[in-house]
Amino acid sequence: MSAEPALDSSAEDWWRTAVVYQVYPRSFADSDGDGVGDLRGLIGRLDHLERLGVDVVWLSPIYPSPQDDAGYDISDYQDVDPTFGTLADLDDLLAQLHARGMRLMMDLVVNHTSDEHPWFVESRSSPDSPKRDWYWWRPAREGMQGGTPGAEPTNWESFFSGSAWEYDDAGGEYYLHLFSRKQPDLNWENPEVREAVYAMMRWWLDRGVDGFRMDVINLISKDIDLPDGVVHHGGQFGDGFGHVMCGPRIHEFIAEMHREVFEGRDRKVLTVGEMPGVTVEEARLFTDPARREVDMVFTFEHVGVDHARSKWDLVPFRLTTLKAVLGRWQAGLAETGWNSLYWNNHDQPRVVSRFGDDGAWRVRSAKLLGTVLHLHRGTPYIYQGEELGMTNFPFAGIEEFRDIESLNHHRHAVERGDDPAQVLAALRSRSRDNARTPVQWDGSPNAGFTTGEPWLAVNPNHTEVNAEAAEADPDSVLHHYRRLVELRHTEPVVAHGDFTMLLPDDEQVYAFTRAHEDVELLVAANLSGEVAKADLDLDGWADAELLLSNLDGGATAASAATAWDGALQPWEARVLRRQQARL
Ligand code: TEU
Repeated sequence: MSAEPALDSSAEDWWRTAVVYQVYPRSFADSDGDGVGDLRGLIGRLDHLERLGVDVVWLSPIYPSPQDDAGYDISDYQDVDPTFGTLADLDDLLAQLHARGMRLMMDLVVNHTSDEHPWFVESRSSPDSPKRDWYWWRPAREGMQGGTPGAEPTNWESFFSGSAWEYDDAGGEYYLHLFSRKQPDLNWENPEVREAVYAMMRWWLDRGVDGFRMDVINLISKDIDLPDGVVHHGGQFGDGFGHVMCGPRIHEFIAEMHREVFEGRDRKVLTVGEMPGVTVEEARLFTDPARREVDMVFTFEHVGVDHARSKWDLVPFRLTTLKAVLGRWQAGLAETGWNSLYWNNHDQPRVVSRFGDDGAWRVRSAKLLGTVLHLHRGTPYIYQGEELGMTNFPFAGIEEFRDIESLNHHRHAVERGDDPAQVLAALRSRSRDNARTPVQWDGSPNAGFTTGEPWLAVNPNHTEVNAEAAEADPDSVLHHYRRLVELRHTEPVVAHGDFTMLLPDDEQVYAFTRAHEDVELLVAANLSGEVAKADLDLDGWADAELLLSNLDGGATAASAATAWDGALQPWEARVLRRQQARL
């Protein structure tokens, strides 16, 4: 743990000054040579996380799972899949994290289970099963034969393409699955389901874990009338999203969970709800401390600025659009609630390839994107490899993909006649597999990730882009991210300062200020490969300290220059700090 004071866990809102690091265990570090990352591998790399200075590790699912959706299809909530290790390994990870002053946040996936979970196996066993109502079972559409096209109870499309309903011959009914057919949705209307989930969460908290990242938690309350969705553009399916997103009882369920699981515990744990489609207004309700629901949410608006109706319909990225979204969320949760801040996770392509330049300006643009994100108001999340400036993978063909969402989309799109080359181009740019290539620890054949055959190919650029090289280069993305984390721990303005967006209409420059007590920061970043001029009012900033720069040599080198006139090099980001009595 770097020299900064440990977070005060008794503080109600310790997470306001925390930085979270997401580990996707399949791709982090493999200790037994089976080509899949595991818990002992993660434990072996804790020095890397401690030196980065992060406070919390978010661990994507490690529970027993058929891995139909890479672990987000859980068949046992209270154990560890042998691929990843044992419960004892997890206890050891927890103990070692705590010993280093870090915390562990588990992934809570309770909108759905695996179809191999005993709850579903029993529910499916018979229409009279006592657990039948633990899931969404419905007969075929009036007058239609079950299992025939169009007989599904609603016309909803799954997130992973195809119908959101699967027909079960044995029971003669359909079950709902918003994701893959091996991920049946739990029926949260049933209090037995809710109590079973709360008991499982309490079990993990009793083991000492420090929080939960809650998977698609705003989809657990459905419109129980199950109306059909609107069919867009002559599509095969209807859009059921509006009938499951932030449903009628969502706040009741989240508040009940808070009461039943977190109330009265001596430790304040961290909760973040992943909420596709959530609005700022809804997020203010979810994250208002007075309502005791969750501490923060993951919104999807900023990671949707470069696609149209679906994530596969690519549209050019416009900086003004991104600033409009992030600016609205900063303003919207300024008084009440709290933002999470992320560019990357295991579902999003690598940000340096998306909003940066992963060619000539890879290092500088990766540092710029980290600077812009980490100096917003909210809790930043670093996704494994982001601190190394890892890029998207140069997928050549469909055979190189593993992600169910990508493979299903490819199959459905090609079947409906889309140009396979175009579908592949969209996958290359947007597939989740871009985020899931093994972490690049060094330049050796499998980047130090495994001694075996990696489950997903290592990015060939690992010979240049890797932790060992980054450690040795003081101008690397790694050293810059360490500085960003340090600033959040040492500069109260970074965690608590008011946010003010500047130059909202500038398509090149992202600029804003943060102000707290007598300290003010000015952040200016040029998201283009050309020189830019930030048209800012720089009165009163002439004597400001250059707190951070992503130019080689960092702040020290750049600060030698005379008073800054707003000029920015390609992909340059600079942070000025001034201290003066606020009027
Ligand atoms: O993701 C939810 C979700 O909205 C994503 O699936 C999203 O639609 C898509 O991937 C964006 O490209 C969560 C988990 O993060 C994801 O890994 C799981 O596949 C999904 O839920 C189901 O559990």
